[in-house]
Parts: sequence; C-alpha cells; structure tokens
Amino acid sequence: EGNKKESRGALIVLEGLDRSGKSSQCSRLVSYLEGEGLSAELWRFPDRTTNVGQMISAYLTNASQLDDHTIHLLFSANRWEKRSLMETKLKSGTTLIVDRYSYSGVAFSSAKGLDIDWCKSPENGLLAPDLVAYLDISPDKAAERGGYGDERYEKLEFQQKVAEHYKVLHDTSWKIVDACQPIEDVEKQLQEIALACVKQCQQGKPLSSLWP
Ligand code: NYM
Ligand code: MG
Repeated sequence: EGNKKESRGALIVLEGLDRSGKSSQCSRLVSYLEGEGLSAELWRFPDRTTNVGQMISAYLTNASQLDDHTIHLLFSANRWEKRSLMETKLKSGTTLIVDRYSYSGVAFSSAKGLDIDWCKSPENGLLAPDLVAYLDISPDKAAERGGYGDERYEKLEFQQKVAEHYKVLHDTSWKIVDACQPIEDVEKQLQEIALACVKQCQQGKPLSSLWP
C-alpha cells in the first residue's frame, strides 16, 4: 500500500484586523468540528504562554520597548517554537484552528514601514496553512465594535495601515468572509469552507511550507 495517502488534520488560519471577530469565530469553529466527530484544537499567535510569548506580551502591553525588527523576529520565533508540535498534531489527525499566523506577522510589521520581503523571510519554512480565511471588515466598522483595548496597535489609524498591508498579502486561495454579516452567518460560512478543507486533508492533500 505504498501509494496509500495518509489522512491528516487541516491547518486552518483565521486572519483579520483587531475586532474582526476572529477569536470568537475560532472557538465556534472548533466546537462545530468537534460536534462533527473530528479532532480539532484552538491555537493562537502570539502564544503568550511561552518565554518568547511573554516577551511579546510585555511589548504589546507597553511594559517593554523593542526595536521593530526585534519584535518582528520574536513573533516569528513564537511560531517556530510551535512548528514541530504543529506538525505532530496535524499528522496525528488533529485539525488546528489558528487565530492569526504569519500573515499577521507580515501585515503588522510592514504597516510600520518594514520591508515586506524582509518581513516574510523568517516565516520561510513554517507550515503553510491549508486554508486562510480573512474576516473582512473596514477599520472604521471594526473600531465601532465595543472599542479597542489598550494594547499597542489597537488604534484606528494604525489598523487602516494594517488593512492595506493585508491586501498586499491576499492571494486567490484566501477565502474572504464578510465579517459585517450577522455572527451566525459568518459562522455558517466558516463551517462550510473549513469542512471542505478538512475533507481534502483527510484524503491526503500533502503538507507544504511557506511561502508557496
Ligand atoms: N501581531 C500578531 C503581530 O504584530 N505580529 C504577529 O505575528 C502576530 C501573530 O499582535 N494586534 C499583533 C496583532 C495584534 C496583537 O494579537 C495581539 P491578539 O490576537 O490580539 O492577541
Ligand atoms: Mg487584539
């Protein structure tokens, strides 16, 4: 059975501006997949539980100051430190629903003025998502939603720049979901595209690496 393709979990990433609804949609999606009898886990970046994640968290909460390049590389390192576990989980059949990934890394840092290719390079070799769903909302609409927190980047002007830099990263494989729809409609769309993606991976779609 040398040509029998191996079933694996899907790497599904949700991206979008702050307040686009990613976090709640990610947990709803995990519950849905589990309800379908699938193995699924919720992951998020930054993962603030690691040592690197704590440095990132201190930066985001303004408890520390870091050079723009330095924090960019820490965000990337935070993904690298989870890479092998990610691969193990996927190969064991668990689908990962990931709240932000390399696209946030590039969009937020390049919005500060860093060169986009420089921003992309440390992401080279991380696992490529099987699906990127972008929760699309205008920065103005996002800002109207119960306001931002006090973290760095949570300001309308900066979010407008981030939105533009996300647009540069979009490719035709991204699923753009209108995040201004009622929450149940967003949820339903995500369920459909995620389930289709999980099925492809079960049927042996190979894992690949950034950047495709
Ligand atoms: N962020 C997130 C980055 O600047 N680079 C990255 O690589 C990632 C993963 O961190 N405003 C930014 C985007 C968010 C902030 O994320 C914290 P969250 O999802 O709000 O915890
Ligand atoms: Mg946030």
